[in-house]
Amino acid sequence: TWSSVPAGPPDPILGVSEAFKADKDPRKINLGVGAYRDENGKPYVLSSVKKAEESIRASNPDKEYLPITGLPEFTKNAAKLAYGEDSAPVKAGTIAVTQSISGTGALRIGGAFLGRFYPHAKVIYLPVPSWGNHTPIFRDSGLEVRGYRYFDKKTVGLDFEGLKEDLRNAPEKAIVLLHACAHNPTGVDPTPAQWQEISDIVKERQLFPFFDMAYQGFASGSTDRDAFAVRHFVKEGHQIALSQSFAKNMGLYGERVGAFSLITADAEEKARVDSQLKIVIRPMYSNPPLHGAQIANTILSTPALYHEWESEVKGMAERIISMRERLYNELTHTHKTPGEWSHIKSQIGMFSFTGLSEAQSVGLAEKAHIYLTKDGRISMAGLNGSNIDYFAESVARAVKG
Ligand code: PLP
Ligand code: TYF
Repeated sequence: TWSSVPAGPPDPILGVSEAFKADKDPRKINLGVGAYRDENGKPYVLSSVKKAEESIRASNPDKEYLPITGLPEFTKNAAKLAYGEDSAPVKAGTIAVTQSISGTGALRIGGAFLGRFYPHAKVIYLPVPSWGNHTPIFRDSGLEVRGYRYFDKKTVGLDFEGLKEDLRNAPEKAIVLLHACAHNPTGVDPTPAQWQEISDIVKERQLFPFFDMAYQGFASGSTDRDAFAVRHFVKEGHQIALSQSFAKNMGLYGERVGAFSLITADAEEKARVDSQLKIVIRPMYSNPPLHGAQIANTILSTPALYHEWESEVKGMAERIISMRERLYNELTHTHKTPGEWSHIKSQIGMFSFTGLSEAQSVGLAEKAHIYLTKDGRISMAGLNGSNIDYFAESVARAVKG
């Protein structure tokens, strides 16, 4: 029956983890997938999460189905976290929001909703480069995927002029995907002033802004600061779409907790949109998983846990920032690695786009048991006090040839 099914390529990021697992060398390092690791290189379950789980267990909850759009308290609190308590649409109750299967599921619900109901040309512009899954998510949702310039290889920074030109030349009312903070894979974000200009262009061209916020809190250590772009756009009157993930900032990867929201014009419009979100979701998976949403909601709604969570997010962000400092120093001072490495320090969030070539990146796996994606991206969270010396030394050797 399936003799004509062609073999497909593996996921370029998750494939790296498989190669890492198969390597038996004790020095091996996995810098492929973006998942936080603690100072000992171990997955990290947040203390606020453990306490939330204890309190859920103590309440002896049942396992009934959630509504199609998820746990109502969770989605309300998730929207508050993203938009801010005193955001106008939060206060007015005009945000249509649904729980989702983490960020990926939120993007997919958004893609499907836009594919079905967006009343203009169904074209979405993604930054070049973007998270590898964006293209198939939106293509499979029936949107035409195009790119706008984002990363400048020469400066290893934002190609702001290219970005502005491409958005100005996009057809009116096109959809534009924006990484809210901690851009994946480059680690390069617009400044607040640049976000203001982007917002103006989006307004001029009447583009539809779709924010992907997978790292709120991970960029600066503050969930408020990391929400700047989203909140600025909302303040400017844009009716945005927003995907949220709690995989990174609560360390809830496998629990699949997220939310998708759309700002609507008024209560009546919100009710219509809500009804259609349910119709999009029902044939996909009927209703979302319960446990992760209970965890996230317990943290978001319990002041003591919320404060503890905030400091844990800050701690994760700060550990990554300290690894950036140290890697920069080792590469430039200790190992006198040829080239300019200050981007390691200026980049933001989970990832650094090192500038290593494909041959160097692949060579690091073969020669040094260090695994990263072929584009030279490293997950900074995979570095720690025990492996960073070996990593810097190996990069220096790869660059010196
Ligand atoms: N969007 C971006 C930019 C990501 O980097 C990721 C991966 O972490 C996601 C969305 C979705 O991840 P998840 O589905 O695990 O929340
Ligand atoms: O970019 C990353 O590493 C994270 C994790 O198919 C991830 O976003 C990677 C690939 C994938 C799903 C999640």
